[in-house]
Amino acid sequence: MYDINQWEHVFKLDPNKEINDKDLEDICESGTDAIMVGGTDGVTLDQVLSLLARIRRFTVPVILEISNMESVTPGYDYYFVPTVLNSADKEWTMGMHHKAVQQYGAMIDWDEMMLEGYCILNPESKAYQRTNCDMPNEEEIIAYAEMAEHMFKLPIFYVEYSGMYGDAKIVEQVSHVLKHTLLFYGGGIASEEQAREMKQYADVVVVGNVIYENKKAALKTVRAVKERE
Ligand code: 1GP
Repeated sequence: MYDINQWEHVFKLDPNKEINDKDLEDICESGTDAIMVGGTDGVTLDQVLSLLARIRRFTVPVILEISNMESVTPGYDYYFVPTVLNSADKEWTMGMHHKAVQQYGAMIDWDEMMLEGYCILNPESKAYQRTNCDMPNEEEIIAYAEMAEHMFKLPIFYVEYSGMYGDAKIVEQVSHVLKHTLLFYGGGIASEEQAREMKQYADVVVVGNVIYENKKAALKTVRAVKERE
């Protein structure tokens, strides 16, 4: 298995979006630490399988971020399971998880599964709306991070601004209360500068949309994140 504590950069591919072979190759061979496959809308088993087969031509680790039970398949290196801490519905924090474990618990390799404590902070995003989130203030965000670290002992706390560049000050505050729990930041990163800014505080910077909008800029975020060492 890979040591995710060493990771700094992850590209997130949406199975519901087209990507040609050349672009996929460039993304997989970019030096990123892992490719995460995940999306909010219309994710199907066919898409998840086809993207897995295409990414497997390269050596990069590949993660399935589970968005619905219908599209889970074996063959990924890791399965990241979101639990949306600021959702108003139990369904999105542990309800679906409970059902999934009842149904498939015997088949799950627990060493490959990691729970991500999501805090979704962009009210315009599909993820925020779909999971019926409440907007936390700064103190509440910090308290979620402290719960992730000390109460639930989650491997990952994910500050998610999906589609919008977030507030670096919040990410900085969160970084101060996390020691064992890794801090993932994702949302709106479209340039080296933004990747570098968030990496000052986040352990792992997740880059999504810009892959489809400006591949060159996406590729540059890898070096930006890694050159700080
Ligand atoms: C989305 O955090 C990721 O879940 C990345 O966000 O697509 O805005 O880069 P973007």
